[in-house]
Amino acid sequence: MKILVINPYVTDFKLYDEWMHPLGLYFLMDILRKNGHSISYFNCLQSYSSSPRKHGTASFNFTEISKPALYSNIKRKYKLYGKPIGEFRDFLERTPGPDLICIGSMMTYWAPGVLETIKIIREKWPTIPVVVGGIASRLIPQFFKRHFDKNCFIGELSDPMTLTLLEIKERPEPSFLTAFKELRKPINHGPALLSLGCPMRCSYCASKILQPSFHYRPVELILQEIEFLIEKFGVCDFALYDDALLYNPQKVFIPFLRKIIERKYKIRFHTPNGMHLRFITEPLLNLMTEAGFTTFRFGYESGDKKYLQDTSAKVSCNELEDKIGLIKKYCSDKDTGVYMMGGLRNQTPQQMLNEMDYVGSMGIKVKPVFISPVPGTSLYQYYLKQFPLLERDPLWHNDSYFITCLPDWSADAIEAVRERAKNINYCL
Ligand code: B12
Ligand code: SF4
Repeated sequence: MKILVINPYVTDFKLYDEWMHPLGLYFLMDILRKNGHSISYFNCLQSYSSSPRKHGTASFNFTEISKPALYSNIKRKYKLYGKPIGEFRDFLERTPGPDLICIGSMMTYWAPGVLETIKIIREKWPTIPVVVGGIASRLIPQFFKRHFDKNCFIGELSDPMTLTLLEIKERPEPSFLTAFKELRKPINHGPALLSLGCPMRCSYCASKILQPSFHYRPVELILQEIEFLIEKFGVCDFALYDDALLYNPQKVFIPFLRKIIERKYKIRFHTPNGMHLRFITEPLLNLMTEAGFTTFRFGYESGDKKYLQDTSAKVSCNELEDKIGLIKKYCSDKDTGVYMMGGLRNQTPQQMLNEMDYVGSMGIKVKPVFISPVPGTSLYQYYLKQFPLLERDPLWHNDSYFITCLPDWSADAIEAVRERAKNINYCL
């Protein structure tokens, strides 16, 4: 079949290109290609950089759009991120009609961007089958189905119906190589993925739902992907997309680091998705810095005893000082930070501020993030009792919005958290 693969538009208040890539779609393209289909690809979310930004990061084009009524109290602009719609229409105009269209999906609250993408496609091709897959489609299939026409379907690679629809007979270990071979435009940065899934189960995280078993990717394949991007595009910045990069590092991570060091590449690695603080050790940090790890983000969320279960005890308060001491020995202050979470059960802004002060006092940057209640997680179930509309409308899951619904979390309180982080980080 001729299959058109599309990375859709995004609707949100904020979107930064922190080394973003639609990895799930890259894998899908590889699987489709290996099953004999011919693929074309359009990335509505192509980033651009008028001038080079730090470590290959860039910006996204956007158009301000009217705010959904639910967000009327949020004093921020609401945007449709992605290429000008005219460019997408032009692409569709000059593309011969495919047999099928596959669209990805990521954050649940970006669903309006997926629907907008389908709407534009439907202007040109009212009946060509469209399959929507990826993270959001698996977390909120019912929402999508309510908005689909009769030729739109949810696709999941573990579902036999999807395999039949996409004529997939073979499921080899997928790789990004196919997708990057298709790309003609230069890219500023590349993804790297060593494993899928996570053996822990934090109360706010859907990793276990999306990837029920932990899976290591073959080291040789990961190295081939990195080498290809270095040779074809001169990429020198790579972001790790793993959920649990530091878990059981002897298996893949350490062999990977040793090979990278051996090959003497001049590249940098970044970990925008926080790493598990408890698993960091001195030998590991030593290898990581030697291999070119530059941006270090750690998941701490909260050290308060009452949240140990929620956070899978990322690290206890007692251990924190030792771990931060180690990190400071190896990592540069400016590119290192610890994620702290706001919006846990009965957490007050003051508790979060106190924890931020405590972590900041150890001389490390704090990165506040707010909860996004993700369907299927235990924290979502807890909040669903107070906010039944969470189930009906994924806009409720937006991290910038949901926190404003919690008692005590006024706009001023949220601003105070952001300001405190700025002050702590400025002084470092
Ligand atoms: C890497 C990552 C990030 C990266 C960037 C992601 C990117 N695309 O560039 C960073 C660190 C920036 C990030 C940030 C955030 N993230 Co995040 N992130 C992830 C993570 C760990 C991995 C996603 C991934 O690439 N997986 C690997 C690919 C290969 O898998 P996949 O996409 O599932 O694709 C597979 C299949 O689905 C299928 N497939 C994919 N597309 C299609 C299409 C079709 C048609 C078909 C048939 C199949 C198919 O093919 C693949 C086969 O293996 C997920 C957790 C997870 N385990 O999924 C969270 C996750 C998506 N993030 C989440 C959250 C909450 C956030 C933040 C809001 C955190 C915060 N509070 O600040 C921010 C918001 C970012 C923003 N810009 O606003 C939530 C989702 C929340 C939601 N409501 O939807 C998740 C699920 C984690 C969680 N808490 O449970 N994130
Ligand atoms: S350790 Fe990270 S990836 Fe694993 S369940 Fe917790 S938040 Fe999710």
